[in-house]
Amino acid sequence: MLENLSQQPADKILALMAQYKADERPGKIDLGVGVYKNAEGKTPVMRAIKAAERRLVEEQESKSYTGLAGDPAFADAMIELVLGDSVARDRVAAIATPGGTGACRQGFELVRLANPQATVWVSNPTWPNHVSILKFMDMPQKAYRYFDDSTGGIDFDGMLEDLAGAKAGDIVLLHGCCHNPTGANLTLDQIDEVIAVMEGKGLVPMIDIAYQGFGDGLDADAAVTRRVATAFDNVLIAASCSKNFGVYRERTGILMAISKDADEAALSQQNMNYLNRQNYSFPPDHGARCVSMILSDPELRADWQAELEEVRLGMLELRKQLADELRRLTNSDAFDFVAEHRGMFSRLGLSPEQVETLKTDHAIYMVGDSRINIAGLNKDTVPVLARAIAEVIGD
Ligand code: PLP
Ligand code: TYF
Repeated sequence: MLENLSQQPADKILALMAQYKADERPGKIDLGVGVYKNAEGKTPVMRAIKAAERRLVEEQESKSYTGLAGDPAFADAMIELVLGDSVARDRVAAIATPGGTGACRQGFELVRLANPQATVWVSNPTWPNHVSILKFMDMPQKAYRYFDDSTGGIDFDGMLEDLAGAKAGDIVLLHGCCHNPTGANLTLDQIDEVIAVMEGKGLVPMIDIAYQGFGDGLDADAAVTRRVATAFDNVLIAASCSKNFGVYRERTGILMAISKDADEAALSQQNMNYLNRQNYSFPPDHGARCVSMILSDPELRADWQAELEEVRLGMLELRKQLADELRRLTNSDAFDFVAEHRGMFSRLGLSPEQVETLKTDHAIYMVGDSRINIAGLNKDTVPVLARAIAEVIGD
């Protein structure tokens, strides 16, 4: 049987991680996979998570199964974190999932159950897993224009034009904040225009929010999601706790489905529980329980927010430093967008050959589309990267 298998496409980001590890050059710089790293290059366990884990070890009396949807306290806490008071709680159904990836997957599964004809529209470019999961599930997908490589900004006219070509019932997948891989984000005025086009065409929003707190702050980063949430009867939201709680390997995420009223929400909830059961029965709980403990304990929450804020401000500082260095070395404003972008990533607009040269000649690793992870830098490596970029674009 197994001899019938053929090679599956590799994840380019994960492959790059392995290449970086195998590189023995001192001073190599990893700007690849989207994992937060501090100035020492470490991905620490956040203080509040450590405290919550200690408390769990002390106080948890059972590891018996949760419900199919996971711990209800996790859902309540995450709905509050992401949606604030933008939507009545009884309109929101939710299931805990293995990470934001699991939430995306379960969201697509829900779309397929509700409307198998729906095409899912993804930004060009988007997180490669969106494309590959949809392809694997054999679901119709199309890309809308999003990023303008020549400016480092958004091709907004192109985006609206493409969305105008969608059919009623199609799903539009938006990034809630901190767009991966580009770093370029819609303004609230732009999201209002997108909402108007979508309402006019009868399109349904799905939001992937994996970096809340990494851009302009917890509430500011949720603003697009909340605005969309208030505008439509139905919205799907896939949220990840991997980055903002630093619990990557615990696989902590949630799928929310906003329904038009409480009755519809009960039906959505029943279907979502069913989807969890079909795929893995009960979702992972350890990370989710730490997250809900932190969000519901004022002291832990304040400490978590303070640490998250340090992380966010550190990345903003690095953005500014990199934009300044590049402005000085290239004598142009061509890279000013780096300071405008938000989140962990910026797409620099370099060619695949230039990205390759940075790797072979400078031991600087970035994703092939010239996406850099800002958190892979520190104040000493920013000038190294800037000089290398100036050199390769000068060639
Ligand atoms: N969505 C986007 C846009 C991401 O960049 C990521 C990656 O971290 C995820 C979802 C899901 O991450 P995880 O499954 O690790 O929570
Ligand atoms: O885009 C990234 O780098 C992160 C991490 O299959 C990631 O979202 C990368 C690849 C993958 C899962 C997560």
